[in-house]
Amino acid sequence: MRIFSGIQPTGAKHLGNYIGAIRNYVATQERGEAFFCIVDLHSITTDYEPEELREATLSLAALLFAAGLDPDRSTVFVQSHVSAHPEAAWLLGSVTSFGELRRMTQFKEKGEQQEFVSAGLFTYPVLQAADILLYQTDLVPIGDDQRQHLELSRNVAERFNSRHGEIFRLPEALIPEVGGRIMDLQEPTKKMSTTGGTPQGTVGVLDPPETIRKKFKTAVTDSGTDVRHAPDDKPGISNLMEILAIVGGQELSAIEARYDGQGYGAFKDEVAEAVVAALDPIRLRYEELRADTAELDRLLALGAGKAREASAPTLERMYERMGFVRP
Ligand code: ATP
Ligand code: LTN
Repeated sequence: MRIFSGIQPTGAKHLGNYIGAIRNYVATQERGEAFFCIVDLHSITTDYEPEELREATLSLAALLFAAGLDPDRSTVFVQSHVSAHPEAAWLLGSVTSFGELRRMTQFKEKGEQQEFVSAGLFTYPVLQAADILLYQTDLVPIGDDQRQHLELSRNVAERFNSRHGEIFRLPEALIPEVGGRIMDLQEPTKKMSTTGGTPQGTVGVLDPPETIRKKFKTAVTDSGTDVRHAPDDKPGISNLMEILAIVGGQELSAIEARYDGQGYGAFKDEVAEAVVAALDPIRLRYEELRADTAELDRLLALGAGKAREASAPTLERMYERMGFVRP
């Protein structure tokens, strides 16, 4: 089985990225041949600083290895190192309609936040489809916000297959039922996000323990006192429960039962400690790995080589089926 996912080297990765995506990269790498791509080409579609992109790319590579991606098992690579991605994206642009891109919620939301809306932000999902389809991917571990982009990738693949003959496998999304959408701790009706969230409500994967504890202490809770999972009525508490369920390996119902009649205080402390216990070893490993730039360069060169080899045959078949004269 082929597994593929992409993650942007922007800002500090947060607990939502960890629970919704990175944890499941680590889990799925056991189930087949896995590719994890640091999508730097996607990160230039909104305002950014070149120096920060460079640092964020290496930092994210170190974080992915620190979180448990095993370079002997998984291919971890940087998107811009494999030119098949933008090439395939251009080809797929011919089977993607303006109308379907215009309907993408992420484009509408991010577009509204930008003064300058780039053409790249609009065609972003075509590059994402190329990422996925080039590897004949079966499974794509992602958070809930990427559901629509995955659906688009499948539609693009089906359209290509019906026009030019079966080339692409149709990928399935793997979205966690609990934790697929972690909310901002200060505004629990919005998803936790480096771009759209509040700083105090966004827990960084690399935040030191004291910062993490403070953020949970000040987390917004709901009126009432019962610890109950009801996302519509109690978005703050439900979000904290989902976080504890995942990082602490507990059932939502068991958390409810344990805190029956006890109020919020001790519950919030337990969530904070469970998060610290999960993230602290990652932060410590990250610091070691990030310091060894030569080793990171080596691992990324290894990843790029494997990714080029794995993606080349599909790109070649696309060119041939589409009627290009090949050199
Ligand atoms: P942000 O909103 O913080 O800018 P993003 O969604 O734009 O993040 P990435 O960092 O590339 O971009 O996301 C990596 C993965 O994390 C994706 O699979 C995405 O679905 C997932 N993810 C992002 N935010 C959350 C969240 N709040 N809860 C669960 N999963 C999330
Ligand atoms: N758009 C995704 C990042 C991404 C991705 C991918 C995810 C780019 N290419 C391929 C899965 C598969 C996001 O999280 N913002």
